[in-house]
Amino acid sequence: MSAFRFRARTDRPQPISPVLSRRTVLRAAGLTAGAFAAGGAGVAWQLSGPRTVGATLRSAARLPEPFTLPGTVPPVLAPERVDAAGDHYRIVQRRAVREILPGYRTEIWGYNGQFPGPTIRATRGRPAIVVHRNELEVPTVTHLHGGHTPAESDGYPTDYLLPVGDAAAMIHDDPQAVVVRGEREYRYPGDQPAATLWYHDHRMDFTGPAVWRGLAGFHLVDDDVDRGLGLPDGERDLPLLLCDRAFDADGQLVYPAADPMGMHGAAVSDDYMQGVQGDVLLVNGVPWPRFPVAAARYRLRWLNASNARVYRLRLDGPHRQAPGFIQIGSDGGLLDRPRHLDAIDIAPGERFDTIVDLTGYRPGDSVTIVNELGDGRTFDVLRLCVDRTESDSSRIPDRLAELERLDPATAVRRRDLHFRMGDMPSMPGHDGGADMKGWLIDGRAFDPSRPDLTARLGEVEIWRLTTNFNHPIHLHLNPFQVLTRNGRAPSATDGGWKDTIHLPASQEAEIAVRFTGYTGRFMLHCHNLEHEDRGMMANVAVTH
Ligand SMILES: [Cu+2]
Repeated sequence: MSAFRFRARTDRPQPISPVLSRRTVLRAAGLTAGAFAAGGAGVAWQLSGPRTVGATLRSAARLPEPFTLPGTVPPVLAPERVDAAGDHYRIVQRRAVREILPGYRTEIWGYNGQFPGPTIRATRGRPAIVVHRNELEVPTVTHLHGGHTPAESDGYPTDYLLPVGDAAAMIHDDPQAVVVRGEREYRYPGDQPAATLWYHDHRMDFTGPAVWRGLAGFHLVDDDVDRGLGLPDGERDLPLLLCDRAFDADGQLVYPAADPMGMHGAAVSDDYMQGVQGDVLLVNGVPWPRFPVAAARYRLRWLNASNARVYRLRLDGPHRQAPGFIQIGSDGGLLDRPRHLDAIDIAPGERFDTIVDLTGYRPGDSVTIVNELGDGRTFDVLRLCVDRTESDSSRIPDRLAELERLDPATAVRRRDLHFRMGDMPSMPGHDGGADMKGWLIDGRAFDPSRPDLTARLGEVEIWRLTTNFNHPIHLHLNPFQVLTRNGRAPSATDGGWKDTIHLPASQEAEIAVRFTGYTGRFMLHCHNLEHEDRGMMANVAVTH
């Protein structure tokens, strides 16, 4: 394994010769995959327990005590301009140095140099037009996860935004790709109910390291229904981006890269193809934060933005009866009615919109949110420390939103989709050559040029998903509804409109799917980013 320290580079990638490949191939002249490997100094790794996914990197840096650093929420991005066409935003993707661990300066890739990126707060029916500028050294692709977005703005993995300036001419073999240099405009119509969405990098084969370095942020859609409910808002509406990372002795992020340049071949080393986990849990970029709160109701919008780690969140409070979570929303927006959950299993890509009621608490009380699937340092997540009493006029209505039920009886098609490990087609630049293992959907690794599924607008379909490993399975364009799990009723956390479903090993689920609004090519893929980068994606062609 090689651990890459994300140091600033002064050289620029240069093109050499075209490489014919099914994969996107980028080459950097004079640089080999090992050139920037740091040798993994101080970083050990071990396989994690059976209930989680992947392998965990161990940090060598000094880590803070849990619940000592103040919690924050990402700043809301102000539009540059508001006009009849919509709200216009501008985001620069660039390197930056942030203090994540106390006393260390960590280089990140950030939207506007921030990690997490700035939060976009959009309103239903009002387009958000976001111009991204790429000041990094590699191509990027930005996807709005959960967005009901036309194909040309959905962030198809080969629709590169090339870096500004005279950086390498990038080579790829996807004739349908729309590649632009410098800046790209993504148009999000916002024609969807209030929901907790997020944006992140989605570049083919290199999403894992790009998100790990920091390319992720919230995009919240608001609407009259949500606003009219009287839910906690303002400072009591906390979007919480949860992820895990590891740091070397200098406080730099480590990622077990097969190609530390992020230019060709595979993103992640073979040892970590099951998924990369870190031993530091970050909430909005802060390790194990503490949030000073009032004895009031709080809306906690959980997003698992981790590459591979699955969490089981539970409240651990001073009362004999811990308050539990009141789930009000899922990936695609509000539930029809609130649902009490003692614990929440949240896999990469998933969101849970919850209320935690602290009205019975007193100053000095605290409630800790723990991860029951973690151990040691990955058990603790964050702490809510009650330091004041305040009036609270918020409500949790019995009825939240009207939810249309997709009727399985109207389905026009059934599909079986199997998610498993297998052999990848040979890939230039990968040492393993033809022996490379990867992750397959129905026996095939992702190929941009191959349509895998064709679906018609407006038609309900039933998809049966099966797996022999943990996979959080994500669908673009439209959310779906979970019909069954292992032939029985869905689990308590499957309610509402989902766009990502956590499918643990040897389980199966049936989902009802219906695409609306836009035709074109969209993605079905695993949201374990190391799986995604190693083939586990499929094309969905949506047609009239
Ligand atoms: Cu997977």
